[in-house]
Amino acid sequence: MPAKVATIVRTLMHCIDGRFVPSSSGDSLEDVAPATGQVIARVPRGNAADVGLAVAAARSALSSGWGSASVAQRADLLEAVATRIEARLDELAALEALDTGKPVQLARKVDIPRAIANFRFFAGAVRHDETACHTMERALNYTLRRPLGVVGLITPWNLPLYLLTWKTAPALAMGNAVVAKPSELTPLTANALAEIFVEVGAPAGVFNLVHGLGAEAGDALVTHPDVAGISFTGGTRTGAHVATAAAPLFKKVSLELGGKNPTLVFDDCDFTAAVEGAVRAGFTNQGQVCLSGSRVLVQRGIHDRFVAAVVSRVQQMRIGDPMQPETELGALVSLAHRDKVEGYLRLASEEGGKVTGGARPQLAPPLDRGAFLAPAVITGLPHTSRSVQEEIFGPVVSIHAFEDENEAVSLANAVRYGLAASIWTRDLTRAHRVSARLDSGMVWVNTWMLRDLRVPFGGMKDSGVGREGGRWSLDFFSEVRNVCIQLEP
Ligand code: TXE
Repeated sequence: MPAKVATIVRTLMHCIDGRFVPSSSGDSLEDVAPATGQVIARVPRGNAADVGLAVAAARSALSSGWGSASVAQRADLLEAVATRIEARLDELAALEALDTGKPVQLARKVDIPRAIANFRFFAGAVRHDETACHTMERALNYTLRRPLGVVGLITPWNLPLYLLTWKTAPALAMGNAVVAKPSELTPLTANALAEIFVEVGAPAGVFNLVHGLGAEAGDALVTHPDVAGISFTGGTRTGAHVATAAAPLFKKVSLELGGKNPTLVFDDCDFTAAVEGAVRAGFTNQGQVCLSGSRVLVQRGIHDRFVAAVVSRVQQMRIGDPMQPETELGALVSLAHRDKVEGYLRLASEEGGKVTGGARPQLAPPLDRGAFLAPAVITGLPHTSRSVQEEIFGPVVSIHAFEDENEAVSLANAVRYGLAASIWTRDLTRAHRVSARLDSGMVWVNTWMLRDLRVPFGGMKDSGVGREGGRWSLDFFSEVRNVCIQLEP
């Protein structure tokens, strides 16, 4: 049975220097449960003064010991955090479901286990990390790594704890001190993570949390002169803003942005597996994943049968109370976001598409005030339409036919994004060929979102700059220095 979390209105605070403190302005924001519309927390509305205090605490943590902590000490801290998240798994899954509207089963199976894995993985990675040595005839080069210093982590609402820990773990593994700014829409598990850092006795100021709006707390973090690096995951437009604000300050910036990812289905695929894969890629987390396969490209010969199979599977999806274990689709993150998604469905109809599904389901109170939307499948749209080109970030896929491999690749690449793709075929040679031609940071063959934490994660084009994962995260969160020693004159 999933854990129940009390439906009280929590009062959250920032966590600065190991202590929970209110916002210096006294202002707060309301956190709303998207499945019911109920206010579940009051969240401090952080501003530049709060960010300033958090950055000062992080700097002081670095100079009072954390900056010289050994690899073993850092890895031990990460492992202690992982163990504590594991002990609170049921509660954290329930908080994540309450805050985001996602099915609690998804949070139990994916979000929270992944948060645990992030800490364990980077503890191991940093323990086993190596640096390069380049020998010359009479000289030796070796590289040293040191932390960037204070790093700012800005994270979105779709996978709140999963993505926050994906950045926090490598940042701390490399010896940085963190100021995190979670999405104002989903602050609960970030708050729990701050509690966990205190519970495990992390040195004060190593992990600081400032809540608030992107344009206020987020912007103050990006532009703070003592923040050496910003790791951002969020919308492409916000990413452009972050990049512009950080550039004149010469900060290191990592941007993981949106996607409009193709699922390419060839006529030699395992049909049943491809239907299941396309549905999973399209609708997991109500389609609110940067990796979502929101454009399904299907070879002409099997197109109609594929559309019928996807529609039939999608119509059987159980939509409703995120807290019920059998729920497959929960609520979208907010009513405003549902309005945006519905706007795209209207646009798709105006653009000549046929929209199947996409209505507001009739649910009993209090879910009748939630941001629910039935899954939608769009067909018959020209690939150039806005609803095919722009990221909708909801339970919506469009399906398009292609004739041959060349057309499949050119349609797959004909968007501004380049994050992920999945290819469904039994022809391994074709899988290699097509993978090499896609404008995509990640390609899956006969699967979707199968993750090894060592591999590079990230996108090209409007999907971002830089890579996360394994070596790439450790590189981002450190400065490398080469030392060249002449051995003989
Ligand atoms: O995200 P934002 P939004 C996409 C998706 C969605 C759209 C907008 O298409 O519909 O983006 O979502 C912080 N300086 N993705 O508006 O604003 C903000 O507080 C510094 C894809 O909710 O990008 C939050 O912590 N920070 C994506 C974080 O940025 C700022 C996941 C992300 O919020 C800021 C989320 C500023 N000026 C949305 N403005 C993915 N790639 O998975 C906002 N923020």
